[in-house]
Amino acid sequence: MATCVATPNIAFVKYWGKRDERLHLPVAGSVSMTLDETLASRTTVDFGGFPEDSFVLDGRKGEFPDVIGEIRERAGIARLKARIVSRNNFPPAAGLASSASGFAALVVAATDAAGLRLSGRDLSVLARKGSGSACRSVVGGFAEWRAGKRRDGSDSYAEQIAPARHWRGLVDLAIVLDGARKKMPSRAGMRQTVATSDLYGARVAGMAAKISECRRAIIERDAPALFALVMRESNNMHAVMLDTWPPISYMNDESRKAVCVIHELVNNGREPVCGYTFDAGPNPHIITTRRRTGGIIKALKEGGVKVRRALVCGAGDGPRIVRG
Ligand code: 2P0
Repeated sequence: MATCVATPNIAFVKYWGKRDERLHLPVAGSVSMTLDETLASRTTVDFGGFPEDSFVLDGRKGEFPDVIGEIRERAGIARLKARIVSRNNFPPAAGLASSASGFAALVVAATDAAGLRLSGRDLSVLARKGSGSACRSVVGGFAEWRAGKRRDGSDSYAEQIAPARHWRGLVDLAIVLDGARKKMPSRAGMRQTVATSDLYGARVAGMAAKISECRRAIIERDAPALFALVMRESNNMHAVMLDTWPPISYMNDESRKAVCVIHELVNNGREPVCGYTFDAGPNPHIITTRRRTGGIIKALKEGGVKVRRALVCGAGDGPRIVRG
């Protein structure tokens, strides 16, 4: 039996589109910051002689995860049934729930409970099989998911660019605007984009240069460059979403209001205090430094943005096994 706490990650350069649906192999790489435990998933996996497999997420029975089968095979315990209990400390219905922290916690707890001692790379590959972005949450600090080329996905995993302590002041100010569940799950959305968007090819062609610029900005702690990059990258991803047929629109009027406020704040790049990024949902994630969060929340509210909740998440150290 083992328990693991793992956290979500916020992508600076985003994953949107697969070359293999079953193995969650991406068309292009991505870059993210694994967050601290402000938001976290806590998962216990027990192979202790149960009559059947069970999986309970936040008190409700869920679908038993496939990736456990592979972990059991590798550990030579194929016949042992598992009891899995997972809890998220996410604010309910905030639209922040992430499969990334869940699968990272699951894979790290399950391999530990099964007595497997795997490399970071192997753990990242396993987490990816649960959910693509989970491969980045296995890594602490700043991570790059290498898309890889092999058909079996063995070279598609995340690696650390820098540990969390490299840039302690950098934060994701997550603004909760709208508690509504997103209409289009990202898995179906990205499939639709790859199949129909004319602009998608241009996005993919620009990814390698964007990833190396993002790596440089992180390594050199070049905040103005990072803030500009995350905004342009988020807008690029949401542009191909809109170019998808039928169109996908995760951002809403409130999101766009927040974008306008931030552009006024950064004053055409003359005052690079922050940058926004949006995932497959309406909530802005403002990438900034910790001391600026208060001023940004104030500006958003004064600009008429309905801020329901604001969470400040710094960089975190990645999954940890909890003893006892
Ligand atoms: C990201 N997203 O890079 C991007 C930004 C959503 C927008 O990773 O099908 O839940 O499980 O591999 O990992 C969402 O994709 O999808 C995602 P699956 P996942 O963070």
